[in-house]
Amino acid sequence: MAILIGFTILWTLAIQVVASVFNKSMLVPFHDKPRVFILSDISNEPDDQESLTRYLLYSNQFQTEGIVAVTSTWLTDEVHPEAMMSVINAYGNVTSNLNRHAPLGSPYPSGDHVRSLVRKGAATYGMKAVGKDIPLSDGGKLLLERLQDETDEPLWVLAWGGTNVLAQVLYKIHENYFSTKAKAMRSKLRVYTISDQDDTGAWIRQQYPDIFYISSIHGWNQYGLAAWIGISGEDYYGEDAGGPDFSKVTHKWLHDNIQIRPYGKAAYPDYAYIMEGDTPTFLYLIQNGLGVREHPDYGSWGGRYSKVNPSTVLNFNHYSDAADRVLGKNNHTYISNRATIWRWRNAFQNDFAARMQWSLPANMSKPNHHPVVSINGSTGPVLLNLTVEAGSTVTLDASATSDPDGDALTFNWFQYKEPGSTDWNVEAQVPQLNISTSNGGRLAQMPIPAEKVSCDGEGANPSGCWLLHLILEVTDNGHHPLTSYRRVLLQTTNTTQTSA
Ligand SMILES: [Ca+2]
Ligand SMILES: [Ca+2]
Repeated sequence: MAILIGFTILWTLAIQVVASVFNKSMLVPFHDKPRVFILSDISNEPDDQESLTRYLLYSNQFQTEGIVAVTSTWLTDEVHPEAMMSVINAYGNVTSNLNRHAPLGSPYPSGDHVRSLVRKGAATYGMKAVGKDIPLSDGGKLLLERLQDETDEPLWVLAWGGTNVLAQVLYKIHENYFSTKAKAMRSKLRVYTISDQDDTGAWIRQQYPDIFYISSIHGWNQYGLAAWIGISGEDYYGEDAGGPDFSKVTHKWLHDNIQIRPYGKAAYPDYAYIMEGDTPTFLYLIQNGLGVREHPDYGSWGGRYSKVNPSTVLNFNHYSDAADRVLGKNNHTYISNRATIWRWRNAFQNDFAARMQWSLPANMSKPNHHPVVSINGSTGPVLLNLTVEAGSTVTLDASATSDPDGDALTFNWFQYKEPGSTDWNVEAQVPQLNISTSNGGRLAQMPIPAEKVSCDGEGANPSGCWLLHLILEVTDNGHHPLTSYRRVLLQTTNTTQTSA
């Protein structure tokens, strides 16, 4: 008996030691939350409910401004806000669990608050909701209010279905405001749509090419050609087969890691075709240090997009598919738009599963928390801009990087070549950074290529010098390993410019 009691005391101590390792004060708060407005054709198939489930696990890093149930070509004359409510109700029951893992100062919004943002869009298809004597839907009224807000902060309209609520608001703005004011209101918009799912997307881009608008373009319903299927679509669509790793988007993996009590079990249905086709819209905005939201061409978990036309005369702000070169699971190199998303799949699926653990009661959860990356004294997920002279050697020191759980960390530095160029053959065109590391990857050193390479006249800088993208990826060894990033922009300069 004494042995048993001794063992119990030891075991209790061990649990306390493990539990006390997590240092919440090390988490970095989200000071800069993108304003988000969601349009979802929820209930046309299960995947919008899945996306909303995942979105809410990130809702403490967004300022959600509206969640509107809309139509699409898949759901032409009805809208289903009640399906949103059922996900949000399940979320509302776990916010206190989630908040144990949120940074101080960045709590999760309450279920009541999120419910207050839900509206109905027009229960009609596409352009039938847009026109002179057609009143705004409740969702349209809320969107117009958000664009009338005094703030100059951009409003990210994420379209998981059709876009007629946005189109009806744009029509009213055009009708009711002087053109300079209307243009100013449109300039706040940042739109990311999952292809076109009604006839208003094409209308919006044709009428208002000045709107910042991310969307894959392809023949109607040819979704296999869209970037967003990189989330999970290779088995269904057949594109890039053999490249992405399907193991973390199977029904079985989702069942074991996502559909768990209480939240995931209640909110997350089985997918019918592919998992979460709409999720890339907000993966794009996640503050993990990888993406830079005003630069779709930089690439992020939500993919990489570049301007359809660079003309400054026309001011076309439509961003469409760009390709990355990525080594697939089968060791073949894939060059595709879909690869700009699936290359990050292991990390974003682990991230989802780790957050689902946060939603569990403390005694059931195996929580993990993200590494906090620090480079040369700069900590957190913000972009690091450095000016570097051609021919010099740059040293980057990430040894102050830490993990709130005390986990062991793996450091991976790599050059992301595609964001620096619109040329198809980036391997040959973009100057190569030869990175060497020491101190377990915490220290990276790289010679900046000589002036004739770094400043060969092809770089975007006025002096023709290249802007090089370097990514540091830090992964911990917790339950569901978590990855944080830092992007370092190395603006090369030539000696002439430096001494001038
Ligand atoms: Ca959808
Ligand atoms: Ca950790």
